[in-house]
Amino acid sequence: MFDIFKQKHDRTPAGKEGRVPPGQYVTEKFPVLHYGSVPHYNDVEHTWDLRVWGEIEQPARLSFAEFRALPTVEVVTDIHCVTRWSKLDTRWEGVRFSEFLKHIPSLKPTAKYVLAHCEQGFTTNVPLEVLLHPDALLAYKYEGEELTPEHGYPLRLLTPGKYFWKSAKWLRGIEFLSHDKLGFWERYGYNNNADPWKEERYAD
Ligand SMILES: Nc1nc2c(c(=O)[nH]1)N[C@H]1C(S)=C(S)[C@@H](COP(=O)(O)O)O[C@H]1N2
Ligand SMILES: [Mo]
Repeated sequence: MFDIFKQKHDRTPAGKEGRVPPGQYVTEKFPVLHYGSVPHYNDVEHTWDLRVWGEIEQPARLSFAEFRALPTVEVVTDIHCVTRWSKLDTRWEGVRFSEFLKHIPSLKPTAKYVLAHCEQGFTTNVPLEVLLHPDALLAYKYEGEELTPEHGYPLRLLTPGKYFWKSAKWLRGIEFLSHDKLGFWERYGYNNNADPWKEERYAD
């Protein structure tokens, strides 16, 4: 009888106070934002894989089935797009980045940065340290459902504490680097550090 109330109650964000970075507004919607078109997969089991290379003992490739066999966790977090919308309490499920590292060849001690490679050449760069945060996910579910094509199916990165452009959709590769290398938006004048709390929107 109180199911509806309970659901609504459970989903009410715990106060917005102190959770919206400067210059952002809160939206209940889930806007779709990206450069280029949405990739569609007919047969992910055979056409999708995830590659890792660079500062790693051995380059490797995980098939869809291998990736989906990895242990997952749920993360609830706030997301902040540089175009000024923020969404609170988004719930994601996927493989914790630090967990993922246990299932691939060892990183070389020189690995300090990550360049995420996506369909259609989109890239974004993140210091490895940021991805060792427990909220950093290789995410494939949103609010309990498989990601939709628009939001990154079958896999996206969830990069904690940064503007949402560093949460790369349609992820296909992870390159480990000894030196930082700018990604797509970072090269187009967006701020490399991208901390929403410091309003690091654009490069100086
Ligand atoms: N592959 C890819 N990932 C991307 C982008 C993109 O252009 N291509 N845009 C980024 C930006 S600017 C934002 S705000 C978020 C938007 O994610 P959403 O469409 O799921 O809200 O995806 C990020 N990831
Ligand atoms: Mo964005």
